[in-house]
Amino acid sequence: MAVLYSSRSLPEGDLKGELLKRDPTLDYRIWPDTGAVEDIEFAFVWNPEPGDLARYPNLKVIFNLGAGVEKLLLDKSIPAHVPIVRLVDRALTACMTEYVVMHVLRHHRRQVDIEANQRARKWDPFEMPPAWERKVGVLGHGVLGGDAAEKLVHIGFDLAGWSRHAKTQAGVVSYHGWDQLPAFLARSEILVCLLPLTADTAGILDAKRLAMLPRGASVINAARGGHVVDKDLLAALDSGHIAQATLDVFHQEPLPADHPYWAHPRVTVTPHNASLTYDASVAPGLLAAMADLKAGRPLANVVDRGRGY
Ligand code: NDP
Ligand code: OXD
Repeated sequence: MAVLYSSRSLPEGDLKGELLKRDPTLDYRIWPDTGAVEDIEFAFVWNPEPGDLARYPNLKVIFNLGAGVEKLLLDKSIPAHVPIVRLVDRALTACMTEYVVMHVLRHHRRQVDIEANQRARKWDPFEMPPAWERKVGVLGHGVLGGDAAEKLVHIGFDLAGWSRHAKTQAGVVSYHGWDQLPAFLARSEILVCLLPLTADTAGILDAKRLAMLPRGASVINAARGGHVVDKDLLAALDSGHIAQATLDVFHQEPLPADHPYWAHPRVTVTPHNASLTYDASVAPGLLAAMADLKAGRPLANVVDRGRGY
């Protein structure tokens, strides 16, 4: 039994060290030095070589080292019987919540305007409403959206979430399904996107949906660049309908140097680091999931390939 680490874009980091510290018996291989393909039973992947995961006849499970699986699912050669598990991890969630809370507060308190005023040496003590008068909408009321919503509720914001199924969460009004999306958007003065990128959600933030937000709304996208139609967002920013945007993810990453987002005065660009995969945090969960599989217990967080997340 061997485990394979396979990524074309993420250097191995210290996952091996973190795993071996806890289980020194682990036979850990790093792609492309896989050894005998028959040995590989578990794969930890982030952006693996397309086609590679079909080479391991005894592969039992694929652990994606991130929450988003949209690129992995493009590889149709991955055997249908091998479950794909997406990353749900305490540090991944906590850091995303830090990001969301920080940027919601920045938009709520108009920090971008305060910083522009400082550069202009302008003293303008404008009034800000308390958090309970600010409506925040979390598009994607899942693991990350739910945790961010919980912390925002503690601060006092008026929260709503949108998901496929109705949710019950203290202090959060649940909207679900496409029928309820317009009402959800109409109340979202600060919109946070934490949806998975799927065939259904691609391009969800287009001109039509942005126009449903209240005038002066802010948009925070920490999900995937493919959720936003860039030209529509830029037009909405330029018309003043959208006051500000914070964007962590883009159609092309790194964001090309000539992209208009870089220099837009009301856009904050962050380099897809809203949250990251922290080896020390994920190692115990990966070992526990492998133990579950060996003991015949059901795996958690298995991706529904048909649904796309
Ligand atoms: P989850 O699967 O836990 O949550 C996804 C949510 O989106 C669920 O509430 C789901 O509804 C909802 N959803 C999906 N499709 C639809 C739809 N068609 N209509 C309505 N609601 C829908 O995912 P996570 O919270 O763990 O992660 C979300 C995304 O965040 C990832 O896919 C990834 O792209 C991104 N991400 C970005 C990072 C960054 O650094 N920028 C870091 C980590 C993740 P339901 O619950 O009803 O199924
Ligand atoms: C993820 C990410 O999907 O880091 O986990 O973007």
